[in-house]
Amino acid sequence: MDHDRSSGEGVGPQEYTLIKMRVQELHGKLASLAPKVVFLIAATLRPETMYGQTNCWLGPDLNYIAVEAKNGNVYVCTKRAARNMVYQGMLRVENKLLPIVEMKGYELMGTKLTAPLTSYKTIYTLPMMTVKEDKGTGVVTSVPSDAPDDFAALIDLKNKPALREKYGITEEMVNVEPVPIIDVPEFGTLISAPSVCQMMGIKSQNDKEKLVEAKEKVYLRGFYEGTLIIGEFKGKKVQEVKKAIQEKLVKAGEAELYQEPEKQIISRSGDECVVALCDQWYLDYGESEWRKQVEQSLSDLDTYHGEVRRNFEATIDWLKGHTCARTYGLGTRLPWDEKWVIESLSDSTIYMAYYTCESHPTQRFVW
Ligand code: A2H
Repeated sequence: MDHDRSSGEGVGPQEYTLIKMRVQELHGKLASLAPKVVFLIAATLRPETMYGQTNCWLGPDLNYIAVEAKNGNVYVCTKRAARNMVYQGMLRVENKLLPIVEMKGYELMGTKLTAPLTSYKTIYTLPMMTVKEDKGTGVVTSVPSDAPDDFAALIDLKNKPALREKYGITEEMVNVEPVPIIDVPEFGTLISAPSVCQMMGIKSQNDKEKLVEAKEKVYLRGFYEGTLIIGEFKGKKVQEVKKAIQEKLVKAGEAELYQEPEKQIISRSGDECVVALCDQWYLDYGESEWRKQVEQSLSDLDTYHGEVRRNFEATIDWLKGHTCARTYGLGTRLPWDEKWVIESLSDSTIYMAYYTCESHPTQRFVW
């Protein structure tokens, strides 16, 4: 909770779609994992762009680990991401991080992968200097048609043989082109990221300031005005199909949903916080029969001012499941599940209801 944090007050969870990219041949540090099926898992906010994947980015100097997933497969990502997964029911062992293999990004360069939805049968892991260890899984899927960062990093590798050599990358591995997947009216038939990068004179991933501007232009238009021009949702607006494509990938076992704090949160005991999937009791404020009665009562009520009525209506509309219990602190034990203590604000909201059936107010303290 907020008051248990020494930094990161008010920071909420961020959901990512994790794209499962299957390692085709297990070499080097991954060889010991055979015969298990191993995936690099890329965190994306744009699952609808997966038709345009051309490669996968890893930070060459970042640390990666392999962990066993719930389904018996192996996932490769940063330790930080795996620590979040451990508490979200995604890994075989829960509540404890057990890395099977540890490696540096450069040890995984040039790995052949099979990724969902893209028309490239094989895509390769390549180095990108701006991959952050403290965001997502540290594995980034590359869609150079619609992400200026991806386009800039790809042209760097195409243009700089010394950079390729340093990481054992061959020309064949970078012999990919951006795939047109989203039509944005303003860009006509041009592909968004390459044309904006070209217009702005971006030649490398080192053009950081220009890239920030390019991203603003491409992302907003791509998301709000874009139409898919490939795949089963061809002709549909990006905004409308994002969720459907995400669900389709998850159903097919090609992606998983994952959450992490949207910014770093440090607890008062000095630990980095994670997003955990926990059991929780809710007050069901959204229950439709009760809601109808409340709406009826409100319509009979003189609120004196329209603003007050609108505020009530907005709140009734918005309130659904409200978390109401925790495992520590002062408060009343939940009568039917005694390891929980009713959170004090919820308690003061619901105890009045007991006056209607129980005349003694101290009843509140002993239920
Ligand atoms: B997105 P936010 Cl086509 N380091 O996926 C650097 N970048 C990372 C990362 C890391 N550790 N983890 C994820 N990302 C990228 C596709 C895409 C993305 C497109 C367009 C926009 C876009 C293909 N790359 O993101 O800081 C991933 O790239 C624009 C925001 O959490 C991920 O989604 O907002 C995005 O950054 C997450 O960034």
